[in-house]
Amino acid sequence: MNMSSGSTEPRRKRTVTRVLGLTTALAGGLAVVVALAMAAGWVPGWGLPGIGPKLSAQGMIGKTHTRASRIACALPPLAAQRTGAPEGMAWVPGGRLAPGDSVYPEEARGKPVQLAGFWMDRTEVSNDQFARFVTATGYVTVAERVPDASRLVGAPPELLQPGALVFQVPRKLDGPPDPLQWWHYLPGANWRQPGGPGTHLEGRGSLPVVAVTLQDAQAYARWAGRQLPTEAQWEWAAREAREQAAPQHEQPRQANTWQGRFPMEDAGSDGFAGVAPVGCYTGNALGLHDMIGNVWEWTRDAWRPGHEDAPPPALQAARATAISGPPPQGVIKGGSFLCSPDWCMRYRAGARQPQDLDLATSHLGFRTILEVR
Ligand SMILES: [Ca+2]
Repeated sequence: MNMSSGSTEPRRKRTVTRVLGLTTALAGGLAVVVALAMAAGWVPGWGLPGIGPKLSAQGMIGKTHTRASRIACALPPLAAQRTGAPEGMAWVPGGRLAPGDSVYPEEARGKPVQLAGFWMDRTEVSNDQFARFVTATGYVTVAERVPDASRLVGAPPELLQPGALVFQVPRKLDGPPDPLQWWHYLPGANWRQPGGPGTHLEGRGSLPVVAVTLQDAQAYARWAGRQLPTEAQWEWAAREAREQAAPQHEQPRQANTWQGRFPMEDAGSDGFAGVAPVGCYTGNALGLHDMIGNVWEWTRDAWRPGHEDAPPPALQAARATAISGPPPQGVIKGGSFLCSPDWCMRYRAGARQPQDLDLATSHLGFRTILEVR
């Protein structure tokens, strides 16, 4: 949620639109529907009563016949690794990245950039890892804080409560597909109860932390002595540090995405319906898991509508200089368990999407990197 807009209704519309990766504005009026997760009856991966993720052996590493929420997938050892690897990280060698892809306009190919090598988390940051950070520091995430009402003049009362945007499978679709039928701002939703009130993390420590904003992710990274990747670093790692990576536009098999008719049926034929624990799918050639799918991942770059020749501004600098006009947004990468061929083909290394900096959502997490100087 962007807190700096004086016009909340258009901001809400843009926010929900961006969350789903639409490139055109939604038609019609906006009514942000606030509904409790319990009322919706189904929240993927968050353990509401009587709902269990569908599992199969496909796409998983030796884990079957149990709920996704109870699975912790052990990572295979790295085949060849640079010495002195920080725990849980893999080495991404330097090279020359030609960023972008050809499916959506915002990802059009950009000028190659030279990158130094760096260490990267092999998986998305998990709930257990984030909990250790919170325990050690007492950190309170943005979604747990009362929003600044002075920056949300005219907003519906529910938007003045702490909360997050949560995906819920709609019971039925009324009219044309409209993201507002499956995205809901839920007061009380946050990383501890990412499906909203009534959901919890018990037994779900190995799932990626979600409902974290850029500020939250950066706070964790600083605590860990690391930082978030740039968009280029993230894409380079997802391309397995290959300059001439083959285009890959098919829905990947080794990633947690969406099968079935979106948003009504999450068939889970890739092994998981909803969010999967980190590291359950086969890693890429660098030993990085879930770069594609599962949850979107924050980068530290400010959003621009395309790949431009000049280096992207750091978000802090962009934020500080945004005096008028729309506030800066961040770049998120990798797609999520919600990506499907019939709705959002962003299960690719070159795909990119803008994200409001202060908006916590149920399909967005992060991983960190460690640069070598
Ligand atoms: Ca899936």
